[in-house]
Amino acid sequence: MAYCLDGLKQLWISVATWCNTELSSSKQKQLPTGLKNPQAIARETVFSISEVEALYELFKKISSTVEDDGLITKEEFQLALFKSSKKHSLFAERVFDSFDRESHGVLDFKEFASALSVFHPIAPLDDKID
Ligand SMILES: [Ca+2]
Repeated sequence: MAYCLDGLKQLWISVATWCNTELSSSKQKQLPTGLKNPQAIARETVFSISEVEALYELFKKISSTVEDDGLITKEEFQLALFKSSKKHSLFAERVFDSFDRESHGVLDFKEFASALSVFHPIAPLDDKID
């Protein structure tokens, strides 16, 4: 369990670092293409609208590493975490399954954003216990 939490912390640090870089480097960017309703996602998560937009950029990047279909597969998820799909990782699998609430085997942006929201350091504790 401690190992699992460490991994999640790592994942969060990469996401946070990536978001910060992205947010500060592109002040006057337009709305990312394909993101239809950042307000709705922002309402349901701990993220602000600009964070949702930055997360969407990250989502697009991860979801297009193997096939650019707007969905993250387990293989793409593992590539994003470990830069390798060869090493089978139980950790990546567990995290993926906890993100994939509807058990479709793929993650859409909403699942991705709400899962990261639950693991967000400032998320209410109740959400994490749920
Ligand atoms: Ca994909």
